[in-house]
Amino acid sequence: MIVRSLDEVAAGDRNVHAPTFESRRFLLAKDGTPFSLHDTLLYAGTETLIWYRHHLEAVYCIEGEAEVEVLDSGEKYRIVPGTMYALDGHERHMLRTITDFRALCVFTPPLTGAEVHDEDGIYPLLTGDQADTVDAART
Ligand code: 9YT
Repeated sequence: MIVRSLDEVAAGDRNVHAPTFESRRFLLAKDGTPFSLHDTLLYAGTETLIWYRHHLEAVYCIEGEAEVEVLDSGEKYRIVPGTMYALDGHERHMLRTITDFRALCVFTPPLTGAEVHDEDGIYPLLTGDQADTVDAART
């Protein structure tokens, strides 16, 4: 059995920082599970362009408010606590946070933990007080 607290995960190298979010990775591929489990905090007033070409992800909001736009179709959804969305079609999407937004995220196949340093997959677009545009991750 694996037991970990958010405090311990957030304080160590399982907390991966990107310009618009931090991802506290409870379970990764090295844990032997066929999925990874993250508690992700996206910062208020940011936009993150995301395209998981190689993974499926389910996102269950537990705090805050955001809008997700499916870029191919233009469909927009308001995401609040108690709402889940699943990217079961590798949809390219824009996640716009209204407040700090916290979600439990499940990926299959599991992330290894290193993806955030690659360049071809997540492209955060910074808004509000944040100034730069950074390519943060490939998942
Ligand atoms: C909600 C979302 O997809 N945010 C991007 C980060 C990702 N969930 C992660 O690495 O935890």
